[in-house]
Amino acid sequence: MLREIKLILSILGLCALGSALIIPVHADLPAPCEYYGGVTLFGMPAPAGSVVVAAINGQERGRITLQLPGQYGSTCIFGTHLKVQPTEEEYANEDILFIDFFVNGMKADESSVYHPGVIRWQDLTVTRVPTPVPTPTEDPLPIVMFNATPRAGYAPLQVAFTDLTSAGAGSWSWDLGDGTHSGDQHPAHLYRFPGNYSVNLTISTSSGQSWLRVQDCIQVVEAPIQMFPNQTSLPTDPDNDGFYEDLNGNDHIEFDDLYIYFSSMEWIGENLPVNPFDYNLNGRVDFDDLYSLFLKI
Ligand SMILES: [Ca+2]
Ligand SMILES: [Ca+2]
Ligand SMILES: [Ca+2]
Repeated sequence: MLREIKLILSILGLCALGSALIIPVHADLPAPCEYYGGVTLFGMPAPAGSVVVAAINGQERGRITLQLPGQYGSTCIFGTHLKVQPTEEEYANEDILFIDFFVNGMKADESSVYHPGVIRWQDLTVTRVPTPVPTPTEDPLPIVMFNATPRAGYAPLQVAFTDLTSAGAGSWSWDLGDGTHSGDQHPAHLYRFPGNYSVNLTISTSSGQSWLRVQDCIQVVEAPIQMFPNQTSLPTDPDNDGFYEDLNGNDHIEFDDLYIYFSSMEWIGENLPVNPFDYNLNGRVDFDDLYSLFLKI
């Protein structure tokens, strides 16, 4: 009887031991997929210490640090590899799990598909050039342009110049063609005598100089002059400034000329070019011209 009891206890003990040896298995978590291979950054081996990250759906699922330049993971099958471990949910819910690789935060050109428990060689290359940081560049040289109004007319001719150069100009240097220069941006100039005048505008910026020269830009024609009413001589320009002040033609500026001007204002407008008699440059014969003439007596 005792022997039977011992036998039963032995059997029960073996069963208990067997029960204790049953290892719980979590079959839901899939085995990781493992990678190793070369790493190239912009054509050069990635330096040791570089970090390769594997991601599934944008979430990190594994990482490894390079121990050697240009290589991640051990080439030995039993060595350390980049282990990519999806979550249970990912594995259960998606048929195909794509793996993206990042080297030092930069996405590699290659991607892979997760296979449980597989160890595979996968070279990684980063060839995309990062967006260059804009660096300050020198201003381009300006393209010089200008306009002149009027371009032609009787002497003396008042011309207004307009600088039309693209922005960024630093300083202006005008050669107005008759020995006159100006540093204004939009100069005005009186061409006193007939002739063709070539105009040059040079613009200086921090980048350098640009210029534009217009040949025969301004064409000034001699005004046709005739005798004033009741006079026997042609008017003259005694002070040689381009304006005709000596209206009776005796080579002197005097009160008689003032009187002739006053009594002929309408006649001048109708019979002569205004320019030689428009002393105040306002484009017409007026009482201010009379005053200007008075000041010259
Ligand atoms: Ca004069
Ligand atoms: Ca006179
Ligand atoms: Ca006038």
